[in-house]
Amino acid sequence: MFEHNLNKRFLLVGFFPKGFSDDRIMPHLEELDSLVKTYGGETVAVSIQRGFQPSRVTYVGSGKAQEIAEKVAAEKIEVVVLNDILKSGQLYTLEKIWQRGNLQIKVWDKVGLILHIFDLHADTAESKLQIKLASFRHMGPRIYGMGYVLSRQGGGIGTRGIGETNTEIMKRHWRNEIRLIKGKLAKIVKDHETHIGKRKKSGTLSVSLVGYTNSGKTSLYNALTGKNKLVEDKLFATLDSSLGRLYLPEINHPVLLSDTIGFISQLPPLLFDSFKSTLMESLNSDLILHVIDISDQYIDSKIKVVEDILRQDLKLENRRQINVFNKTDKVSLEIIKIFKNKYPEEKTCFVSSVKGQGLDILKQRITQELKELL
Ligand SMILES: Nc1nc2c(ncn2[C@@H]2O[C@H](COP(=O)(O)OP(=O)(O)OP(=O)(O)O)[C@@H](O)[C@H]2O)c(=O)[nH]1
Ligand SMILES: [Mg+2]
Repeated sequence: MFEHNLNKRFLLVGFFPKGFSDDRIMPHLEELDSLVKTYGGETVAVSIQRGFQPSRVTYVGSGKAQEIAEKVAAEKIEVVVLNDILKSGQLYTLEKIWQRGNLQIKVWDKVGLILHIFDLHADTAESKLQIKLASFRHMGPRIYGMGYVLSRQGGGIGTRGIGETNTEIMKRHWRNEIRLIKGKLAKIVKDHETHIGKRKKSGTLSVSLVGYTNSGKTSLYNALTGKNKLVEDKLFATLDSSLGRLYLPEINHPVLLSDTIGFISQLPPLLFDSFKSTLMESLNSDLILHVIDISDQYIDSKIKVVEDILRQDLKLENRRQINVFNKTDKVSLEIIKIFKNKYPEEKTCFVSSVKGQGLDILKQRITQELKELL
């Protein structure tokens, strides 16, 4: 749905509250930079502003916006990404300002960047529809290119002239399109529900993998099912859910393991909503395995992000769950000990999906949990 030109030169822009130390800013910029890398771009410059609140018109202050325009020209920037969710009017205004530095400049907010990444990775009808829906909602009728300009003209000359009529037509078109996409998605979800219903009746048990993006969910899925799904050192390598068979000698029922899209902090709500049906379907299981990258320097905040989404957004607070600390091959025994002491033993596992360590204990824990259900 988008045109992709990879290997672009990116400038990151962040607005943070006054008094925010560099230490608090860094994780946000690092994550944005990882997203840029995931998209295949290169961050060549960063611009930070601290203040009380972003401008309603230009997000950053107007002086800062000018300064960035100069940077765009000097550093030959092709895409500017803002580490936040902006209004389409703000994006439009900034694009106009920064075109002074590069006529072809693209201005994206965090949602725009993630949508472009999703679009690159989407390969089923369902995820393509979800991205289309999220893009339509995010960009509004502006998605047709002229919407915003026309509505401004209409208002500007004080008429209810042709501009406004066109905008109305576009708005209607846009609303219709959204309705159509939603209809198609609802049908796919219904088909899935029928499948799930059949599976439940036949006594099939289900286990789902959840976790922060890049924690190793797909690697663990491959290690447990013997499959060979794409694993990448990138955020959002996985967009679509997949199901594989898990063999547990002591359980006389078929057990299915599902792998799905990873979570991220400040996941734009609109994106979250668009993917919620896929997520719910995959997470509506008998047991959740929360996969955690034990070597991640921001491990505690990432655990919290996932737990909050599971409990608050998805209302899955009473599910059976095992915490699976992955990538143990990358850390010392001392680090493992810290987490061993922090989490209840029977609900926790330490594995290396790549080295195949700890998988037997994990299977025992899964067996134990599922047995209690039978
Ligand atoms: N050293 C080490 N690396 C691992 C381990 N498990 C996964 N990785 C690496 O971590 C990166 C991410 O792995 P994935 O399995 O794609 O992670 P994911 O959680 O499915 O990621 P998304 O689908 O992008 O959300 C890859 O480079 C893997 O090779 C592990 O046990 N040890
Ligand atoms: Mg994955």
